[in-house]
Amino acid sequence: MILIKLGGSIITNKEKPLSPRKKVIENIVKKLKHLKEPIIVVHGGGSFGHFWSVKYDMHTKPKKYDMHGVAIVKNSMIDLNKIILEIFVKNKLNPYALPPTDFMSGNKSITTKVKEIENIAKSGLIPITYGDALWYGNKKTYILSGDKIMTLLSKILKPRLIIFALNEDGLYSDLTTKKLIRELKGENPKISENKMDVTGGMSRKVEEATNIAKMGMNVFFVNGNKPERILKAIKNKKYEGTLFRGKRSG
Ligand code: IP8
Repeated sequence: MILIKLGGSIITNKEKPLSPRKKVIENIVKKLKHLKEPIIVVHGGGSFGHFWSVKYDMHTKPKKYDMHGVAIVKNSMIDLNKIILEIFVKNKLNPYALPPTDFMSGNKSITTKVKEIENIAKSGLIPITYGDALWYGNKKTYILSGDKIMTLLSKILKPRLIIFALNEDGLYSDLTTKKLIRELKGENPKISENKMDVTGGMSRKVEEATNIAKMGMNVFFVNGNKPERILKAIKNKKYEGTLFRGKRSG
């Protein structure tokens, strides 16, 4: 099984509020159609969820945020999820919308529910979940990042491969020269970034990818604008991107 995250900066134009990049999504979906293995898709918030989270000052820490903000963020994520679902359906795939409330309680995942996601994926449906504004308890809410979902699902389901489709070629050792880091074997790369979003942008991704690799799974960062690279990573062909090599694969 393969777990794929479609980053918010690839599926939306982050410079412009509420603007999906439908063509980019469709190009990725067309490639995913070639896969014979079950997949689970997670997507980020981009200029939908992040736009509103910033406006309402909502973050990953559980707090008593403005409930109207919670409603608006949640609605916007449903809008973005719907756009993605429609593109999957249009391309004759079988997406199965799975809001994170289906497998989360507070900020913990529900193991039995997560295990069931694997059965859904193996039955010919493609579970699609996403980062969201979630109820924490005691009038508190929080923003759950899609990157965090990647770790939660990986821990329980141990997918064969984890892919983060980004709006970049991978992780750069130097932002100005864009020199690509091809492989990381457990070391923690130093991240410098221009922009941060409410869930922590690239630093968050690297943190989650490192955690997943430490659990023994290979994690790829690839450029979603070049979706053939997603297939290459999956087919174990010469990959273009950054590989966080899982500890146990040596
Ligand atoms: O873009 C956060 O998900 P991410 C989604 O995967 C929201 O960090 C609601 C901001």
